[in-house]
Amino acid sequence: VARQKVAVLAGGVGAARLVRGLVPEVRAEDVTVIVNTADDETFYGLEISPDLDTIVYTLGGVAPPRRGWGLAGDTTHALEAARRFWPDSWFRLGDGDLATHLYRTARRRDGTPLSTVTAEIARAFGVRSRVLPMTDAPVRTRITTRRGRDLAFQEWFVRRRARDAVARIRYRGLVRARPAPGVVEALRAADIVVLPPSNPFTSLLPILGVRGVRSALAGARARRVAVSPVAGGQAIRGPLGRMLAAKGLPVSPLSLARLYRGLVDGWVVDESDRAEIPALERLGIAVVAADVSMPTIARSRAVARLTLRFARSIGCQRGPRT
Ligand code: FO1
Repeated sequence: VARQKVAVLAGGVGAARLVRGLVPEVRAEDVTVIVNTADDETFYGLEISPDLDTIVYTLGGVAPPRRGWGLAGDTTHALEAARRFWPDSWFRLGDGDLATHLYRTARRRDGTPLSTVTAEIARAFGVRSRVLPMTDAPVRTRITTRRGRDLAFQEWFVRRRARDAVARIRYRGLVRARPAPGVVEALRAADIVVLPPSNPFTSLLPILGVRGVRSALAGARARRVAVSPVAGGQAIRGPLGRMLAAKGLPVSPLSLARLYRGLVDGWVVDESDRAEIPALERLGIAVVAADVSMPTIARSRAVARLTLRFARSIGCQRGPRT
């Protein structure tokens, strides 16, 4: 089998589910994961990069199989002790996970860029794929609720369980952000680019908003495939369904295909959304329907295998793009 370079744009849990299935199917060294950092936040004086850590822990084989974040089997002694000083703390950090944040914070305080620190952390967890933050610049998602409150992303998502209706979402710092070293190069060099079933508004659109990323993807020679984060009129997880509905958009692959128009050649949609195939094809998109749920590693592998095979088949149909 010819080696193929795969680039993945990643948010947190949805992306990790696909990535954990991808790496057994292609050589780990041939995979680059470009990760959203707009969810990053400072807690307890520590720099936390949830999506980067989720991807590193997943590729390092130390992520819990069901909960989407943190380390498998982690304890919370430090957090319990910290409640003495931060009695109303709501962001839960495990003891082992804490070591990652201590290391990242210490290195960042020395002036080391996030991309360098991320490579060091990935190496320490034995990760052989490349894990890149979308940018080394600070970008922070802010949520304006329908009631007019302005919330940091984690406050909305974790503390308030994404229950407040979203009126507006902003990515503070995004207009000034440059892609981290290797991001644009990975998109240019890729044979296949995968958009996993991440939430566009909270995960993938911030990555695409980093200067030069959208145009690198638009002009990539790669076959670009997306896996649907919705099935049968509902988001597979998280607040995506309500976010689409609040914009007056149906919770369907077609809404997502329109958001990523010109950036995706093929969509893997859920079997329950077969009726949408003709409308998607009218947008000039190749489509395959399959069970896209990934509750187990076996399901992640099946979806990843199908996604790669589908991406390669688009290449056969169209011949090499110039
Ligand atoms: N998500 C939660 O729902 N509750 C938590 O207490 C929490 C802690 C946490 C610690 C480290 C980390 O890397 C992620 C953590 N997450 C937690 C998940 C995370 O905030 C979100 O899932 C992502 O930001 C969404 O992509």
